[in-house]
Amino acid sequence: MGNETSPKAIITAAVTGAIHTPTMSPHLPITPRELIDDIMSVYEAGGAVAHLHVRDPETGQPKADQTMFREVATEVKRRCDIVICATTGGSLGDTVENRAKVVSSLKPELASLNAGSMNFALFHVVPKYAGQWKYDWEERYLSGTDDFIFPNTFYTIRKFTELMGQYGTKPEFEIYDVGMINNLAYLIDAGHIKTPVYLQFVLGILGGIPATVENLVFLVQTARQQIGEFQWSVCAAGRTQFAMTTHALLMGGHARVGLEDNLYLGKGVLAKTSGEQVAKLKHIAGELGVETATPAEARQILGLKGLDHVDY
Ligand code: KMH
Ligand code: ZN
Repeated sequence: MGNETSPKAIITAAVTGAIHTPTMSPHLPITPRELIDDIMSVYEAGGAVAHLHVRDPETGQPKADQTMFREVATEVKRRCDIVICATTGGSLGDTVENRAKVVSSLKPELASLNAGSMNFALFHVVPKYAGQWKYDWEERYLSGTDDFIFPNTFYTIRKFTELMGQYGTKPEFEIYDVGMINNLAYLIDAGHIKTPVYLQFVLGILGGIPATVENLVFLVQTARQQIGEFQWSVCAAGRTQFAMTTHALLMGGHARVGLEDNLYLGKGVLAKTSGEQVAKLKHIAGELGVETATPAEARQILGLKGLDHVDY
C-alpha cells in the first residue's frame, strides 16, 4: 500500500516540537546548541530527515524565531547533509503569518503543512506533573488546549501550499484524522496541490485519530482511494510510537520518531537523545529486513530540490 516506488524507508526524527515542556524531561533539547546536538545524534544513528521547531532558550517555550531557525539549520548543514523539515505548525496559539515565515526565510527542502483544523489537546497530561513545573508558562500553555483550535482552514492550506511552491519547498502534509485526507483530495482535484504528495500520519493526539493498527490501515487505504499514488510516513504520540512506526515499516511506509512525539525509549526510560530512538527503530528495521534511506536517498524518494537550493 502506498510507497510502491520506494524500496527504502526514510527515518525522520522530530527533535523538540511544541507539545512537550521542559518539566517533562531534562533531555528535551531547548537551546540552538542542544537542538544541533540532537539533530547530529539523529544523523549519526541513521536518520535521514530532522523535523525542526525552535524554542526560547531561556524558558523552553516554543517560539518560531527566525534567527534561531537559521542558526540551527546553518550549523547542521555545515556538519552533515541531513534533510531539514521546518515546522509551519509552530507553537500552539501562534499566528498563521508567523508560522509561515520560516518558508520564505530558509527556503527549506521540506516543511510541515498541517492538513486540517482540530482541537489539538494536551490538557490531559497536566495532572501528571502537578507541583513539579519548572516554568510558569508550562501549565498555562497545556491547560489552555481544552479550548484551543489549531487553525488550518482550506484558505490557510492553500496559502501555505502557494508559499512552498514559490520556494520549491516540498510540503509534508500532517494528517491527524481521516477527514484531513478528504481536505487534501479536494485541494488536489481543484488544482491547488501538486502530486505526488508526501503524507505524515500523526496518530494518537487527543483531538485526532487514536493510534491503532486498524486506524493506520484505514488511513492508508483511504488515502489510496482518494489520492492514488503518494509517499507516506507515520508518527505516533507517547508510548504508541514504536508500535505504530514498526507497523508502518511492515506496511512499506516511512517512519518518524523523536522527542517531539515521545520522550521515552522504553517503559519508564527517558530517551537521552532523539538519536537513541532512531537507533532503536533502525535496529527494528534491520530485524524486519527493511533497508533505511540515507539523506541523499530520501531526497530522491521525496523529489526534494537539494541543499544547494536552500537559503541557509
Ligand atoms: N505545533 C503543533 C500544534 C508541525 O510541526 O507542523 C503541531 C506540530 C505540527 O508540531
Ligand atoms: Zn512539529
